[in-house]
Amino acid sequence: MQTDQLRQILADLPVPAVRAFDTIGSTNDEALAWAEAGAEDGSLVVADQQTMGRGRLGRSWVTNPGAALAFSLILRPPVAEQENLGLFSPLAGLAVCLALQALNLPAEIKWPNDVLLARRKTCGILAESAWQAGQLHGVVVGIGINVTPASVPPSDQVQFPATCVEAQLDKPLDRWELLHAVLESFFEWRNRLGSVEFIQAWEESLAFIGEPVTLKNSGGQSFSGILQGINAQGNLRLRLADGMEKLVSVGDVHLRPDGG
Ligand code: BT5
Repeated sequence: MQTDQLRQILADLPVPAVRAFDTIGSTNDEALAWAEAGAEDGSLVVADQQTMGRGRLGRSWVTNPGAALAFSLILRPPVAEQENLGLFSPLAGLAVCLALQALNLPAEIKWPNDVLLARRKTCGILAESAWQAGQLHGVVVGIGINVTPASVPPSDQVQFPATCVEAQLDKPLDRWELLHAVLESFFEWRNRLGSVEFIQAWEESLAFIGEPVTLKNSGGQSFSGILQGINAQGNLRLRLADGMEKLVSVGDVHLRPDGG
C-alpha cells in the first residue's frame, strides 16, 4: 500500500499525515521518532511487515507481510485529556472491538485491551508515551491486528491462543477498510474518553464476566476471583473467594481465564 493511496482512504478522518512502509522494524519506534521530530496529532505510521514488532515488557509481536494490520497513531493530548492517559490503550481496544463487531463478529476485550475472537487473541495494543523535561510530548498507540491466517504465529510461539479475523469471518477482508473503521471508531470514542458511556461500552465488550480468572502482576503476585466488571475509574472488579471485592488498575497485569 502506497502512502498516497492510504491518504485517500483515510481522507475523511483527522489523520493529517501518513507514512507507509513495506517493511519496518517497529511502527511504534518510527512513530516515537516522528513524534520527537514534531509530528502532528493524528499522524499515522503503517507497515505491511514488522521485523522487530514489539509487545509489552520486551515481548515481541509477529507481523507477517501482507497478512495483518500494524500501525501506530501519534497523539498530542491536550492537558484535559492527559488525566486519562492510561485509557488510551483501552480506547484502542474498544475501537478495534467495535470495528469487528460491525462486521458481525462477536469480538470481546480481554481486560485491559487485547481483542479476542472465539476467545483467541486477534489484536494486541502497545501504548507508549514520550516525555521531554517532565512534560508529555506525545503518545504513540500501536495496534496489531491479525487479518489473514498467515498472520497467526504457530501455537508454540504465543502465550495465549491466537487467531485472525478472516478465520472467524469465513471470507476475505479488505485490510484497509478495517483500518479505516478502527480509526473512525477511535476518534469518535476519543471525544468521550473516560466518560460514563466510555466505561459502559468497554464493559459491555468485556470477556470473562462472571467467570473465574487469575490476574498476575510483574512482581509475580497473583489474584484469583470472579470477574465482575469495570468501575468508573477503569479498574477491573474482581470478587475474591472470601467475598471481598478487589480493584485492579490498568497497568502491568496479565489476565488469564482459569482452566482456559
Ligand atoms: C501486545 O503485547 O499484545 C502488544 C502488541 C502490539 C503490536 C503493535 S503492531 C504495531 C505497533 N508496533 C509495534 O512494534 N508494536 C505495536 P503483549 O500483551 O505483551 O503480547 C505479546 C505476546 O503476544 C507475545 O509474547 C506472543 O506470545 C504473542 N504474539 C506475538 N505475536 C502475535 C500475533 N501476531 N498474534 C497473537 N499473539 C501474538
